[in-house]
Amino acid sequence: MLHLGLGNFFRAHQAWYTQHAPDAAHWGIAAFTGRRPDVADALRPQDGLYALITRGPDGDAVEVVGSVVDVHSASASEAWLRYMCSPQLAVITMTVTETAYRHDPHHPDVAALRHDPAALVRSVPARLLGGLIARDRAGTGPIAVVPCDNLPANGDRVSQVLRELAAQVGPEAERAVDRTATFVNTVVDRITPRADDADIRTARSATGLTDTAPVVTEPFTEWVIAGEFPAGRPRWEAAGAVFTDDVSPFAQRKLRLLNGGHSLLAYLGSIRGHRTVAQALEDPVCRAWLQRWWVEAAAQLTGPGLGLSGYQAALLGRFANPRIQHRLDQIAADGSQKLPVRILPVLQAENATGSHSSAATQVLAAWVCHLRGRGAPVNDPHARATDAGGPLTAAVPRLLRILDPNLGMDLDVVAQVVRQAEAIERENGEPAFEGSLS
Ligand code: CS2
Repeated sequence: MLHLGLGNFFRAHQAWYTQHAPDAAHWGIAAFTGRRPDVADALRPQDGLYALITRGPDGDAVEVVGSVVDVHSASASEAWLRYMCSPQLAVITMTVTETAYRHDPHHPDVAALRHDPAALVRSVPARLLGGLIARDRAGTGPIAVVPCDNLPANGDRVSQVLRELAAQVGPEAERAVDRTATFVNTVVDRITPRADDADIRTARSATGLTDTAPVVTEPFTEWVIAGEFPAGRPRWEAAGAVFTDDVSPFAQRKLRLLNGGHSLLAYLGSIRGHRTVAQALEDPVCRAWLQRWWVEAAAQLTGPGLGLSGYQAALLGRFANPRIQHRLDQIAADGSQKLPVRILPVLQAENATGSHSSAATQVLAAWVCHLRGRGAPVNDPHARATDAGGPLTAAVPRLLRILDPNLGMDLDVVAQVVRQAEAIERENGEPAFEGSLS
């Protein structure tokens, strides 16, 4: 297997499932970082081994994960192409965050691939496409591309982005996509906060080994998968993965209830002075908004076997796990890419039926206030704090347009977000991070 986006979530999820498959001995993952080389640098001297700390409400369980057999930084393009051409390769998984699923027709990678499919390219779609062209030339047969990011129909999205890029690069590239890849849709779930120095000590005392990059995760895990694997795959189902024909009901349940709830708590909770999800959940105001969001979002979810009330009860337990220090600033990052997936579909469906959402617009209002310098520091390349200044009546439509061009023109939504943002600003005093407005 190849993995693109070597980070904590992958190590708590796809690598864990692969380790726990009954045929694990036949599989190994060569993992490449998405951008920064840090995790590859940390894991190389450890031969790819690391401690996974599963942190339940009552204690930790520590295991050494051995399914990652080779690690590389994003710039190791020769190694990437070598693996891509290998007859042993069967599956590529990827965790590259919401921001990587875009095709920019003006990106320099387009011209680079046109001249040389083996060119050193940076963007995720170009790295995949260059690899598929190399594989097609090598004639080593089709493989499965398995995206594992929080987007609906993530496999279809990658397929579409690759086909758009291939159309610009040329007929050989288009053929390579058709002949060498299937695209698999997935839903992934496991809360994986950043580890700290105390976790390094926990790993050492449990294993007797020094691990500079352990991973902390919660006991819950979910992987729902739909698609074809032309060259085979580990028996992940024996480790708990669910194979189905259509992941979309599961995706909507997870993206709206869990991730939408997270985004609400990240903005409103950090504005109200909280640092972690569990702390925000103890605040009755945050908890009440979370419940309102869940009522609105759940009303739109359909599909047999979703078990929504049980799912929400379990989510409350997961969010409240006091031993998981899931920081709100980590979740607040990249809101411009997350809210269109997590919040807007609920708002749009409500508007279409003439009923008026207040929890969806409350999340948008809290995001606006966050961009205006309240709560967690802003970390989003696509929505700068400089867009957020001035009177709310001007800033709100400007910011909503970043999420969806039509939203900024919906006068009812704009008016409601302005009202809710005014209330949040009134109730929470001066911004804590005024500097981020400049
Ligand atoms: C979170 C997710 O950071 C975020 O935006 O909502 O990373 C969340 O923890 C995972 O999707 C849980 O599976």
